[in-house]
Amino acid sequence: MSDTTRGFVGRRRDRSDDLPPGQHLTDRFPVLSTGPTPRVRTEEWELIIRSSDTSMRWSWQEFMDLRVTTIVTDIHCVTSWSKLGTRWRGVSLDVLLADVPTTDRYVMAHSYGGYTTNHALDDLRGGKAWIAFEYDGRPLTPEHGGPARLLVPHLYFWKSAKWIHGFVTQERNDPGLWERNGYHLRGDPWREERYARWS
Ligand SMILES: Nc1nc2c(c(=O)[nH]1)N[C@H]1C(S)=C(S)[C@@H](COP(=O)(O)O)O[C@H]1N2
Ligand SMILES: [Mo]
Repeated sequence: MSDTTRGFVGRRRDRSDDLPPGQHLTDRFPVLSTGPTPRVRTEEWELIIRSSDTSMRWSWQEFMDLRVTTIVTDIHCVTSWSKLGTRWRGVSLDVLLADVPTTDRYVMAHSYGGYTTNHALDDLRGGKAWIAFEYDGRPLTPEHGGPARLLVPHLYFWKSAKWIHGFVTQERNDPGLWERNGYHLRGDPWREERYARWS
């Protein structure tokens, strides 16, 4: 993952070196959704972050007034496709979490439509995660999670919840939807953390 300021645009990349084990390249942008695509109008859209002692809420307008970052990054789906150098614009989770003091180490991401996925807060902090609202110079389409989706590109793409609605911090790393169904709790593609191992 890289910021555009560090950008590789124009440099030729050795593609095989950029691919985590078991992945293959695609130039398309497949749509993977478990259910129907929710249509959330920006007038009714809100983002909420709740911890045991705070609740923060941003309207679309308030969200758009936050500092925006351009992100150029590779993405890796657990079904084995990877896409290199995708370009997004979004708001860093560092900005959003700045006003949410908590001793909890984990968080559950909740989407419009009911999708959930768990994260360690450490995976969302430190310039590694964004709420993205633009892809390749255009507003994010509903199929790809518009108006806004979570983007956590250093983990498998199922961790990047589309149609993000909010986060609830949690003391324990309780699993989200796919994690409850056998997917790995963290999902690092470089370690091939695809499925949970039951011993
Ligand atoms: N809300 C929601 N988010 C989701 C999903 C989903 O079904 N619902 N699918 C996940 C999976 S498995 C992948 S690979 C990516 C797919 O994103 P895309 O459709 O933009 O390629 O979204 C992830 N986020
Ligand atoms: Mo996926």
